[in-house]
Amino acid sequence: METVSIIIPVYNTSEYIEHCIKSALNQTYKEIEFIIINDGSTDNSQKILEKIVKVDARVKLYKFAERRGVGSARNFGIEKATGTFIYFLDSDDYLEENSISYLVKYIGENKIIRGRMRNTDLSSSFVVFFEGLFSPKLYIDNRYNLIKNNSVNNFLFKKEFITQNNFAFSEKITVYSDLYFLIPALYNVNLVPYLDEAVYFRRRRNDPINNPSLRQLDLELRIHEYTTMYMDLKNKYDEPLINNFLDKHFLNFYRKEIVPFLTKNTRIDSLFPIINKITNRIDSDLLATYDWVLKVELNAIRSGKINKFKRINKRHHFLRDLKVALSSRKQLYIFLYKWFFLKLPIKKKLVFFESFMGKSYSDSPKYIYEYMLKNNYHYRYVWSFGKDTNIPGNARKVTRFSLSYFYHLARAKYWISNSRLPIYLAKREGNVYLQTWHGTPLKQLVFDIKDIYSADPKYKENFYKQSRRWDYLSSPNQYSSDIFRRAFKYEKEVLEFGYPRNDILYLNSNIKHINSLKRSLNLPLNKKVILYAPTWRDDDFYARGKYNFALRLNLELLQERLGDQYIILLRMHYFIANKIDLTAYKGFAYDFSDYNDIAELYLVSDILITDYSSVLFDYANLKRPILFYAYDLDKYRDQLRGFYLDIEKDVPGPILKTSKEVVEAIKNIDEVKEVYSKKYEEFYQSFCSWDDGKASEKTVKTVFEKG
Ligand code: C2G
Repeated sequence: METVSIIIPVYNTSEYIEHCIKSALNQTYKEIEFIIINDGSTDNSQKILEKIVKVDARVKLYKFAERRGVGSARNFGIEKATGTFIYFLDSDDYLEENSISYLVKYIGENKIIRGRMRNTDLSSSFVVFFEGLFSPKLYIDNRYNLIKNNSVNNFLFKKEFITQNNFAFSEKITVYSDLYFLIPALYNVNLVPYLDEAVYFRRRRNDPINNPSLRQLDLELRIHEYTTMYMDLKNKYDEPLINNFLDKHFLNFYRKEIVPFLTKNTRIDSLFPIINKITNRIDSDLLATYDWVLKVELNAIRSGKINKFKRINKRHHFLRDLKVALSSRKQLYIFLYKWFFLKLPIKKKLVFFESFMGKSYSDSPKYIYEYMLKNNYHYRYVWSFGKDTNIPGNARKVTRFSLSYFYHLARAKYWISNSRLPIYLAKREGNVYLQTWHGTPLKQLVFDIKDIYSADPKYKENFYKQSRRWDYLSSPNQYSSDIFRRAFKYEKEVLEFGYPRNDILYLNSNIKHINSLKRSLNLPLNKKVILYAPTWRDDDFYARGKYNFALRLNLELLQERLGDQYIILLRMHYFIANKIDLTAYKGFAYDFSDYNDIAELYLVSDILITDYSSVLFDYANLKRPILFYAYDLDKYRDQLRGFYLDIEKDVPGPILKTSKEVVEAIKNIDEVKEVYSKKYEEFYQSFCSWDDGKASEKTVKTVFEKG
């Protein structure tokens, strides 16, 4: 067996590195030497690596005192390698267990072989193959296509081939460093076999803000690096296949990266001279085969006339947006929002409200609105809803995503919403955006989460952009303020008044009001009320924003054991799209999932059952008993989310795993209250002490001037 040297450069990837190296150590191919180069990491990567070295003698660890860059680390790795083969792996990625074995087996007499790259958002991707049917594809004249993604990863090289030809990575640039190695390597062979079954999992990093991968680095820097690479390689090689590869590569880069970067004409000045140099090197015959929009632009750059290019660039951006606008009604409205509505004067007395993405009239926006109504604030109001909804006052109601929705958003000085507004709704200068948010966090949020299992892999990046628009953020308690600042990376003003949505729990928690609510909800007055309000599961969804909930509470058992004294209200999270059929439990179980305001359901209930939902913190304002039906606690806590609190120690009620335990707890509710009374009081002090019925008033007085 011949040895494969796997070279792994490491820079600040402590989150991923163990997983990466484990996948390499677990290869079915055993003759492997691991050369790990810690490229001056500033996190605790070194500690993790030292632990790994101790366990497996095949691992050799080197450390640079200062960061030298990935190219330098890989070149160093080649020097140290003693194997017959060389293979590169990045420390945030991982391998299928047979990848190396397949590559070694199928490389044959060739000097290079390449396996498949699979992008993944998770740490748990896998593939299954049955050997016997493998047949590598041969890349001959099209072999440069194998390096379109600029990466040396998942190529296996004969080491002799590298050392004899002195192939080396560029040390002056990072993102495109590999091409300095790969272009000459491919130039020196006539063909490259490609094996679909040798799989390399390339992790799409979910946090380009805190910890960007090379590919996620600042665009301007990348454009500069790109031009260096292009000019260097063009100057060095005069070979038709390479020229053709580089030119196509550039045109693709231009379209994908440079065009979006130049949306603002002000960015053109610094870049124009260098793109001008490149465009003069592009093969005119090749350019002639591209669409006219691209041709006109590139010819303008080639001419060196910057003002002419600026004019064309502006026109083309408009046309590009228009093209997207024509694809659907919603896109057309977004286009009108951006190019027209935002240019109309702002309306200083217009307030735009939305709660839970237009799904209900509820939460803090509702209470802020009602406070303004009652206290005669002289503003005009717009509410956004997905469906027809009755509300008090004279607010204009707009359908979410209708033309009127975009128009009013663009013109309103004030936006008040309890969740994120869509990423494309850039706001204008002068706009004031109050983000009320929607709960004290128990489940980890945004930048505190590691792997994202939900339907939106760009969650962190988008969240960051969206939250830059907030001017005020409501906070219900000190604990939330601290988490919000960190997990949202929020730096503007936090309104530390408690939650406007909880005012009602102080103002209306009296028997008269509760009974009148019960009547309006058609609930019997002679039964006690249980509210079951669980949260959603990140990994159980049909599509983005549409989640499934499998009811695990045994209603039959509950009805049988508790039905004479209690009724139960089921309240699903607003992400849950499936309906639960309750016809068998008529008179006992009621579905209030579509009911606007959960705060009113809190008021009418005597006991809350929840799991990991923030409803727990709001409900605790009422000081009524709370039970935790957490049948999937381990998975939820350890894999899906992770909590800020030690749920088994800190919450003010029992953790129950079966419906039987739920029944028993309700049967003995007085005892449960007694056992948890001290903990409840502490919990109340920590999370509810800011709420006093006046949060709406204080919020409105801070954000608005009465006039
Ligand atoms: N909610 C509801 N019905 C449920 C669950 C939640 O009406 N069955 C409402 C409550 O107002 C709750 C809010 O939605 O406070 C947020 O719900 P969570 O279950 O806590 O989940 P999520 O929407 O992921 O928000 O900081 C808070 C977190 O972001 C959680």
